[in-house]
Amino acid sequence: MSDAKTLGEADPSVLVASGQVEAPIDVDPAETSEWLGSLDYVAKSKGADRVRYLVKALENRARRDGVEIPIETTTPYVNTIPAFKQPAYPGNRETERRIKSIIRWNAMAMVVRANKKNKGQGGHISTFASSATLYEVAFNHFFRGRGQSGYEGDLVYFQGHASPGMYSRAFVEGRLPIDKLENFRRELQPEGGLCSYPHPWLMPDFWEYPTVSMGLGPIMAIYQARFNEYLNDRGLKDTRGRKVWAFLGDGECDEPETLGAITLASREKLDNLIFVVNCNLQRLDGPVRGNGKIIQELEAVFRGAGWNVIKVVWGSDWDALLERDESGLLAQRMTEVVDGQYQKYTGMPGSYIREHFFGKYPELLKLVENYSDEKLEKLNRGGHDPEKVFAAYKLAVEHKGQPTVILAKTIKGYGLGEAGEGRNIAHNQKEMNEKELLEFRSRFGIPISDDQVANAPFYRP
Ligand SMILES: Cc1ncc(C[n+]2csc(CCOP(=O)(O)OP(=O)(O)O)c2C)c(N)n1
Ligand SMILES: [Mg+2]
Repeated sequence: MSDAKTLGEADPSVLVASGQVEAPIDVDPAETSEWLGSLDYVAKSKGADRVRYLVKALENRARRDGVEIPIETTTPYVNTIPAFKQPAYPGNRETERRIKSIIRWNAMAMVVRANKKNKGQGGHISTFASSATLYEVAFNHFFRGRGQSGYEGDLVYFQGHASPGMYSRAFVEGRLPIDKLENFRRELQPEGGLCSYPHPWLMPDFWEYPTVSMGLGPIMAIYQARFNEYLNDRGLKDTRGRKVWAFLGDGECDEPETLGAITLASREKLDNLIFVVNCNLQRLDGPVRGNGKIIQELEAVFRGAGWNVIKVVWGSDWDALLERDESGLLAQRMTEVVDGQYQKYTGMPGSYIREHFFGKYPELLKLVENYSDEKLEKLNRGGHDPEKVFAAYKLAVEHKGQPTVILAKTIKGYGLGEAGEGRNIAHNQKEMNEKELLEFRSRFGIPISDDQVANAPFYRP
């Protein structure tokens, strides 16, 4: 954080680096309102194409008259899909939540039990904790396996450090025995075990693609998507309809391999390719961009490279507020706050969020005057909201002519409470004490009794 500025305010040079320009001051609101009124009229009476034409014509005229118009590669820090364009959610939210909670529990238990037995065994709890919803919505509604109709399945590159979540799901589905879960990261034990990261040599019946070290998953996904198109175009194999999904971390995007081949994907119009970036704003031991915004920066990079970009920043709790935000001040506030400050909000009570986030402008304080502190504290992020994630995936699989990247904002260590939610130590969290386990159990409603919880037993319904 720069000392010279108010805590949590973006430095203009950082905004420019992430393709974002500072909001100019409105010196004549009455005139602005007339222009906006005309625009609303055209939008209603003649539709989006006409609006696009007029906006472009205005821009061209201004440039001809010597007015410099900055080229923006980012959109405001809100969801790309507005609430009113969201499709209905086709699943049973309650059943899916219950299954997801059990998967969360076992994924955590796998790492905690391994480290109880062997101190320093390693493993990651917080990565999957932040991405559970991103995976569950995909598993329940989008990934397609090999079917009887001859379909050969989607190709999924899982984020390496989220592997406990995939093992846990396989266990709940009855595809992995409990013995193997007991030997996470010890696959040479007599009864077998599970390798740290996805690798088809180590577990040929389970993993199809290796994805660690970081950066290898995304770049291989690009070449895989390209190769699938090649096979199809040459008539060697029918790969139509097969999607290539790559799940990756926001810190992982700093690896040169991650972004190194993204222009190939757009040049080749790889609409069979979908990247899902879990933007929990943290990496190994600290923020990905404390004094900037990783989602905005990645939006600029991918948009500039010709990708279809879908941002999933805010959960449904924010919809009502955004709808009432007619002046755009809330969206502006969301855009001006930097990631380091957003991480701070994660661990703080609602009163802090009221004072420091909404409190910057009296109009925003008024907007939430009927919200309790508790309600402010619970306002959710997009990557933890199945409906928002579903809407993004649906748009991505239907999109034609470009690869898609989904930038989903989440909380590292989601659900771990004081054991690591949104804290710098979250990534290296491998142990949980009894109190933390009790809280986790109760928060996710896992039917394990108080006297058993300290052992973090596996649970399969
Ligand atoms: C090339 C490479 N460098 C470093 C590491 C060590 N490492 C493991 S996880 C991690 C941080 C990951 O951060 P992020 O991509 O944001 O994932 P998250 O866990 O936050 O989802 C690092 C640096 C690695 N696995 N590979
Ligand atoms: Mg991260």
